[in-house]
Formats: sequence, structure tokens, C-alpha cells
Amino acid sequence: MEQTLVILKPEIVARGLIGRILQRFEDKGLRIKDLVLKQLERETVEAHYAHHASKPFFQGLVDYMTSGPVVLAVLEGPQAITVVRNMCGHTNPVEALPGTIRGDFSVELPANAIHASDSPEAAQAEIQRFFG
Ligand code: FUP
Repeated sequence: MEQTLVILKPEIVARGLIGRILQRFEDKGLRIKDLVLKQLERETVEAHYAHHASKPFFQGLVDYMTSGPVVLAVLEGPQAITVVRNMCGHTNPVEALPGTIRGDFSVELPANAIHASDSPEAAQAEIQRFFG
């Protein structure tokens, strides 16, 4: 069993799509192990995206991620990190295929519907950051 962290981004909460996104993970067979609706602090988002701090989109990304409440969830299942990343689709909603969460629910960066941990190391650090 593996655990991963997902963030349903502000537009998903604002548009009333929390249930539909979580339903996909439950339908797939993943278990929700922890769940909270929360307004993130800038410092928390800056730490979460620290590896992008030098990128031109960083400030806009932090602005966006603090523009409204998000849903944080820990999901568990076999190879959950890979399974969830595949369900999310390409980072850029323009490239994300229909059938993926980003492909079906988002149109442009940085509002790409969802974040999901991309490695076991990231999952452990992110679960600790948001739920530790
Ligand atoms: P991902 O792991 O799929 O979230 O992709 P990245 O780590 O590459 O991107 C991190 C965040 O930066 C995502 F929320 C998307 C955002 N981003 C932009 O806003 N503009 C870009 O050009 C690239 C990424």
C-alpha cells in the first residue's frame, strides 16, 4: 500500500466540484485516509512549491493557491502515487487528455484543478507538511 497527497485547487472548491473529484478516486478503489477544507497560508504554499521559486510563474502560482480554500486529502492504495498522477493527467490543461481530471475540469494554468505528489519522497514530505 502507498499513500499520496492531493490538493483540490481553489477553482474546484469554488465551482462545487469537490464531490465529483473525490468520487473518481473512490470509484477507482482508493481510500481517503485524511481530508480537510482549508485556506492555505502563503508561507505554506511557498514551501510546497519551493522547487519552482525561481520560475516566472511562481508568484502567480502562490497568488492562485491562496485565492480561496482548497481541499487536502491523503489517498491510499496500491501504487497510489502513480495511479493518482495518471488520473490527474498532463500538468497543462491544454495538453491534458479528456478523461483525466485536468482534461475534464480545467482550461488553463495555473488553475489546473489538482495537485498530486510525484514521488514517494514528495508524498511523505507533503503529507507531513499538511497533516503532520
Ligand atoms: P505538477 O507536478 O503536475 O503539478 O507540475 P509542475 O511541478 O511542473 O507544476 C507545479 C505547478 O506550477 C502547477 F500547479 C502548475 C504550475 N505551473 C504554472 O502555473 N505555469 C507553468 O508554466 C508551469 C507550471
